[in-house]
Amino acid sequence: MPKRKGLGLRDTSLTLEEKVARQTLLKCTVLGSALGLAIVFTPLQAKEVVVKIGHVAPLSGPQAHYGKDNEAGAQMAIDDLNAMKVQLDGGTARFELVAEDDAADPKTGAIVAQKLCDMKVKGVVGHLNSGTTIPASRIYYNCGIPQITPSATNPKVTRQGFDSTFRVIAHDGMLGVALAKYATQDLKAKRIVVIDDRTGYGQPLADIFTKAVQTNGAKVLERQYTNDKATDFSAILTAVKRLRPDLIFYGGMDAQAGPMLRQMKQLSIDAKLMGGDGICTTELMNLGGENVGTNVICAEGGMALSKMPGGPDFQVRYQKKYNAAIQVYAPFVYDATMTMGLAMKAAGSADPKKYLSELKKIVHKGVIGTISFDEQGDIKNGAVSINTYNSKGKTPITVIQ
Ligand code: ABU
Repeated sequence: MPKRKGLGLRDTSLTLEEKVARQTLLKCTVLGSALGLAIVFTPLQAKEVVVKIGHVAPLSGPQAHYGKDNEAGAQMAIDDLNAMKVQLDGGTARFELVAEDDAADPKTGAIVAQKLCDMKVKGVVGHLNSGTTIPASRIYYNCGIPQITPSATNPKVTRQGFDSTFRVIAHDGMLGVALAKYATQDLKAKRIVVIDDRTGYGQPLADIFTKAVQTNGAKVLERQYTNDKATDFSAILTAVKRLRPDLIFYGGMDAQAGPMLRQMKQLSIDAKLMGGDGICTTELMNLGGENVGTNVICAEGGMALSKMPGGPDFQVRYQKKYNAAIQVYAPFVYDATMTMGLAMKAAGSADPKKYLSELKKIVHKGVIGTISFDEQGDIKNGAVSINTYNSKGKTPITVIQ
């Protein structure tokens, strides 16, 4: 018979807390036996360390579908981290996602960021939008919380001098230039019009694209503006139609690009619609209906899902867990959350002062590829993929690295 293990009260390797817990368990066992109760002996639980990680995205309003997709990616990583039984701060980590809604609104984003600081979360994954991420990143920096955005692509996000701000997706300096090159050199567009939504994402992307078109020897005929709540573009498109554009570039999100495509069709505007990752979603096919096809060209700040090292496997797991198609950023959010958890694991602590240095030097083979950060906190070797749509959905045309 194997020797049974004692309760170990004389075990010098135990902490005082563990000895007290074992003594209490022993007393309960003796008392329970005396009362004729059935005692089930359970081994002592290891100490549990709750690690709260904030996640912020729009969960309400016209961009809620992106936010829900992002949150789903974060929750998958939290579940996987918990399955790993990460040891830190003297116990086993139980990661908890604190999911917040900023409604894609910069002021709400700042309020939520302060709330997460006050809650003393150990890190934040988000925000989804550039317009919310930029003001929030200062708040996180000031309260010492590392932040990784999986989707905010305005170059400025990582150029504010905050060593707590990271990004796992290629920025719009890369996407805008790649799209301009594709528009002028591959599509040979000559009559280009640019529309943007005047947000912290759409406007700078449109500026970058416009400048890069000029660098490529072409010209933007006109710029027009809308906002991220609009759904009626008939006035803008009527004005644009007189220019007979062969390509309309839209700096903004799918909630506008979808109706814009329908209204382009109604006005018989026979031009391609091009945009960044903000329009490059699965939902665009619902929003634009039959008007979404090879006439749409959009870029993503990474490899296309099917070409990511862990993409196909992630897609299967995501579909099984949520019975839904990935919109665009879920793999990036998964990797951002996992990278944060693994930096904590490497530091043996969820204390930002201890794990921030691990985050800065991490090399993690994730779903989207290898994640490591440059001096500014941007992903090294970010890729850009150019996509279109066909009967099967979003389809990659080319990858630029
Ligand atoms: N990257 C496009 C959508 C999010 C943002 O940067 O605002």
